[in-house]
Amino acid sequence: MKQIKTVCSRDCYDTCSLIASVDAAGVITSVKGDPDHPITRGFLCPRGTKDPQRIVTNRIQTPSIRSDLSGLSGGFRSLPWNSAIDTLADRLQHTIDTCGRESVLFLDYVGNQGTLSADFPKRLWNALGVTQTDGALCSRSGRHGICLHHGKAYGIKPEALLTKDLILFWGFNAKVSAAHLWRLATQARKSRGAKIVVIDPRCSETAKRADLWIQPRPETDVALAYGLMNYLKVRKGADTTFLDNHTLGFEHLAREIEQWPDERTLKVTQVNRDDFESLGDLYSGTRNSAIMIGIGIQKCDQGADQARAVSLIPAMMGIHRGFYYSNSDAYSINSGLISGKAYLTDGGDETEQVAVAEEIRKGRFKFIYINCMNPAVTVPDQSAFRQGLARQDVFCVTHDTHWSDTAKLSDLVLPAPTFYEKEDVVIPYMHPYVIKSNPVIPPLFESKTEIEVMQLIARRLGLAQVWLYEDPMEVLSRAFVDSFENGTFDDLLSGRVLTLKSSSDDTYATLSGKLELYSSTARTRGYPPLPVQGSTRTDEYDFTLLNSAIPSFTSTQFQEVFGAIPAIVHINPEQAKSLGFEENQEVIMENDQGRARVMLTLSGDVPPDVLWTPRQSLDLDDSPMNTLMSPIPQPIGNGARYNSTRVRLKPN
Ligand SMILES: Nc1nc2c(c(=O)[nH]1)N[C@H]1C(S)=C(S)[C@@H](COP(=O)(O)OP(=O)(O)OC[C@H]3O[C@@H](n4cnc5c(=O)[nH]c(N)nc54)[C@H](O)[C@@H]3O)O[C@H]1N2
Ligand SMILES: Nc1nc2c(c(=O)[nH]1)N[C@H]1C(S)=C(S)[C@@H](COP(=O)(O)OP(=O)(O)OC[C@H]3O[C@@H](n4cnc5c(=O)[nH]c(N)nc54)[C@H](O)[C@@H]3O)O[C@H]1N2
Ligand code: SF4
Ligand SMILES: [Mo]
Repeated sequence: MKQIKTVCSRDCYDTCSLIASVDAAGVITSVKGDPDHPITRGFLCPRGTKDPQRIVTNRIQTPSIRSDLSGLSGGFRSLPWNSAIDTLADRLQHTIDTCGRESVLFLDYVGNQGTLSADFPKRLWNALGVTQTDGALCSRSGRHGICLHHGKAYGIKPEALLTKDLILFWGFNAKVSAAHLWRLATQARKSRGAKIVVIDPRCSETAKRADLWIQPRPETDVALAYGLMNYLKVRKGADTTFLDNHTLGFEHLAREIEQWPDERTLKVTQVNRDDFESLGDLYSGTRNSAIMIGIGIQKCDQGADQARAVSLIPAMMGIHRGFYYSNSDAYSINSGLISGKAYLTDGGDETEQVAVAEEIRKGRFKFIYINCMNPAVTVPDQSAFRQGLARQDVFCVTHDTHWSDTAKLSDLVLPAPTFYEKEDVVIPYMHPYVIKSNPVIPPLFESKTEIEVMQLIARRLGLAQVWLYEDPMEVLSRAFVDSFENGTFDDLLSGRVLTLKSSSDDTYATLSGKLELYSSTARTRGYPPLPVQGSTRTDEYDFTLLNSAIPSFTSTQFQEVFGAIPAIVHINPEQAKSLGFEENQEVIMENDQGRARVMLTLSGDVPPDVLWTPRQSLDLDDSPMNTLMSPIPQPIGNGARYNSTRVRLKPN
């Protein structure tokens, strides 16, 4: 029995280090969390533990092509790799020759976050200059919002939680979405009596375990942030020395804060007075605090404004970056070198990822290549997405490990190895620890890595750029040349856990070099310089539909081992009763985008005019829930508005 270390490369805050046991026949018999990794500390979530089972279930085994390319009916047949690459390259070249490189779309996300699985393979598409997306599906709006004031969006490092007296999870269901981060918070509670506060319109798993749960109406966090700043200013006084020395524009912010006395804040947010005062007293009572801003807070109409408003609160207490959102911005890695962008003088077009479905439906793209993504479930406006893939003039190639819904709707499907079957280097977005990800077993079936495939295509197209064929590890050694604080890239290759160097908390990459409470960048770009609390809902529909992650799945992954993501919707029991709905009743959720048939679960966790569904599920008719989701990008950062979805309910 051998034990080999690798890294869970899923889009997850925790980026765990794993130890896999492999028997003599090359079968992974078990996996456990690395006890020496500072964040993993020997434990895994349910997905990590079940992964060895997933990697042998529902895999794409061979290159496969749709038997009848004129539509989406009919099955697939296997073909050898060289024929698959020939077919792919011919179609690609033909599309470029006849319709232009802009009619080719490279559509990717981070189903595997590894630099060699997600980033390096972009070299081919960068060399060809095809259309790519802005990658705004997940966290970009919040990041852009926070950057308007702080220059970069990085903040608290996870282990700092162990030293805090107060930890707020704001629109962040950490118990489920970041199990290791949550454990650090509960350790601080145990060891030093830290208080944990959760701010969430629904009683999430994290809220249930908090010392204080604040329940605002959805999309009223700007009001709550201003109200809290008002509370601090009036009851305690803002830290004027800090504000004078490190920030710009407090006079503007102060005028806005004055507009948010307690009464108005409570009216807009519907938070009860006692809870609000407890929050104000707790936050003003210590500078030793952390506001953990979740990605959930910024997936709505005013998502960027919600994230930026909350990020301004710590400055009132004189704290540099007293928040966490994502720490990717803190690291100095030459990512342009990895993706090949560094070699370009002229980039291809960029299109909005959130709005991509309609562009595909309209026929803007004739050739689509998908990597590390399951867009036929996860992007908004699924009716348009699926109509687009069904077009006869669209040829869609998917490179995936598993028969995802997208693979099933593609014309050509290529098998990829899972992270257990290839080497990689994964850069976490929450903690700074990097360890080389080793192959634990050889690639299963006929799978080929993303880099092998992109180089096969490049050779077959006769592309001459030498940088397409460089040795990936050698490229990484240059991209990480000054990235680690305690070792070199060679140390990483030898198996050491290295720590990424981080920018310091008191530097601000803004025009003024200060924390711009009133953002000059926002003004230049035509956004409001201060966050704005917009109106929250119209009466056209009965409910706001929130959606977020559940423990057993990472987005659409792991249905192979845990079954389908349940097609359920939580409704408040009183509300259900008043509408005559019952537990387990099948209902139709609809809006002017589409409809979904789902099963009701009565749950006191949601307020009366809010529904909640596990995200990225299919409904009872196997139609994606994202049929209901708006494809109109947010004004700041182009992010999605999943949590602003309005729906009506009717009996089935
Ligand atoms: N188990 C598991 N973990 C995951 C993932 C997964 O699929 N499964 N996915 C990973 C990925 S890709 C991401 S992006 C993260 C997301 O994980 P988180 O950052 O935790 O974000 P969400 O789960 O989207 O939402 C968190 C909470 O925000 C609340 N919320 C919604 N609207 C508002 C609002 O207007 N104001 C406030 N205050 N709260 C609101 C929701 O009710 C929800 O409980 O998790 C990562 N971790
Ligand atoms: N309604 C609603 N929709 C949402 C959200 C929401 O809150 N509500 N959240 C959004 C968010 S935050 C996110 S991050 C997106 C996630 O959207 P996606 O990234 O599309 O979601 P995943 O299900 O993780 O799909 C990743 C795919 O990558 C494949 N994969 C895994 N490892 C590898 C590999 O090594 N190589 C290759 N080639 N493929 C691999 C998986 O098998 C899977 O099919 O969804 C978004 N969609
Ligand atoms: S999914 Fe996240 S918490 Fe679970 S093993 Fe992977 S990195 Fe760790
Ligand atoms: Mo995400």
